[in-house]
Amino acid sequence: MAADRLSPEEVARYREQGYIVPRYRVPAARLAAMRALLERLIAENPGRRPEHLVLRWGGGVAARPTDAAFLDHARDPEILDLVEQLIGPDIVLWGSHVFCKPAGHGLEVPWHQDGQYWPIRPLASVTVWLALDASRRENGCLRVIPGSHRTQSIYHHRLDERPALAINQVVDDARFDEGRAVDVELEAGQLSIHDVYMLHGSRPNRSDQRRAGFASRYMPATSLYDRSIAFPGGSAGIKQNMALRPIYLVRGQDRAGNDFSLGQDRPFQVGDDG
Ligand SMILES: O=C(O)CCC(=O)C(=O)O
Repeated sequence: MAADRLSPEEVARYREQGYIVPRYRVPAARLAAMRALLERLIAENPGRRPEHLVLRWGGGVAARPTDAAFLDHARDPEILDLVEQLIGPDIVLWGSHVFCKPAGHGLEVPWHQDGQYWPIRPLASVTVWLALDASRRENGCLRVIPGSHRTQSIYHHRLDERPALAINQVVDDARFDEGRAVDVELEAGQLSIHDVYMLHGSRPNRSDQRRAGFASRYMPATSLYDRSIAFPGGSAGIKQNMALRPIYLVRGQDRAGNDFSLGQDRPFQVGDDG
């Protein structure tokens, strides 16, 4: 069990607020490896916005693809210990996404709830968002509406396809009050965790400092990753096909009949639209 596991007060705060910044920090060597890999991912994908670096592992968890640093982090027992405290002992890693906002022209992530376009039933998931760079108000840190997850409902969203937005699903609901927003500022190597019902977003990056974060998505294995209801036409404006994505049981047992074999025979790639 990680030395920095969440205290009962932190778990209670997560339940109350829908997000938390744990004390845990990623070891410097891993952070350096992930940052080096990020440079490579960006260089190898010149046609893709760096806010859209969805990672599709494939090859099986045991295959350890060359690009192992991100996967190692997502499966790190210390990270899973934190996740377990929030969603229980049976854990599925079902998605990973690097949101890199370049200095000067990083895209806005409009206010949204993730659960609006995620094919998980019953809907339950947490995102571990690791700061690969310092993430501050000036360079477009994550922003949340504390407590907004407590309705356990999906607010009304509308489609907004402006290219200035990193995703095209935008909350449009009378219950939404941006005046209650809180900036989640992090040093590189720190992480935040947020609930699937949490309203969140981030401003554009007009500063001279890049802002990159690596988001890993986990669901309890009591939920089904339901490929038949994956959001049609690419998910949230990002080229990704959630129906075909390989998912991984990273701890405990599957309790919902999840399909862990689909997609495992395909190699790691950035973007899973194919
Ligand atoms: O990185 C960001 O600014 C947004 C992240 C986000 O929307 C998410 O992790 O669900």
